[in-house]
Amino acid sequence: MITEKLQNAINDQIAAELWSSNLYLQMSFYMAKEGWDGAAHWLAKQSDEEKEHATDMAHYLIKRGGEAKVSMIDVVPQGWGSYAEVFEHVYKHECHVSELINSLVDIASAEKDKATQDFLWNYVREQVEEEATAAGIVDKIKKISGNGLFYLDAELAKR
Ligand code: OFO
Repeated sequence: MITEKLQNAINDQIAAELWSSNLYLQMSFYMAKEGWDGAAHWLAKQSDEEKEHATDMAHYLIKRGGEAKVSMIDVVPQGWGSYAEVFEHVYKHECHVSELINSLVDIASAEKDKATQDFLWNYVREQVEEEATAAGIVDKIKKISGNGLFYLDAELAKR
């Protein structure tokens, strides 16, 4: 059975994943309004993934005899200034989530819960990928000139 301390920490992470899901959904709406359908699609998928993470964590908690909770989710930012600004924010946010997951691993380790540490390592690895993907998009945007943004947007539509 999972300890109460770890259960509460995972429930906090569930709230953080749902907040991330809302953040990316709001970014998707912003991009759709700006006419960037590829980015809107990419961000909507990212939003779905974050919700899946919250659900996976909830099911893990339940499997370990814990209780999963959906707590109040804070409002997310509503507007960005440009395509570049959105993806810089995605990158920054993913770095922040990586820190949250690392702290969660530390709590699981302090609680001597090996199964939860093992469960969380998947997220540690996934964060490496997510940071790299977001950094890659930011890098491409920086190198773009002319109509390049249209090509990038078409790429993002393929996700
Ligand atoms: Fe939940 O995966 Fe990144 O944030």
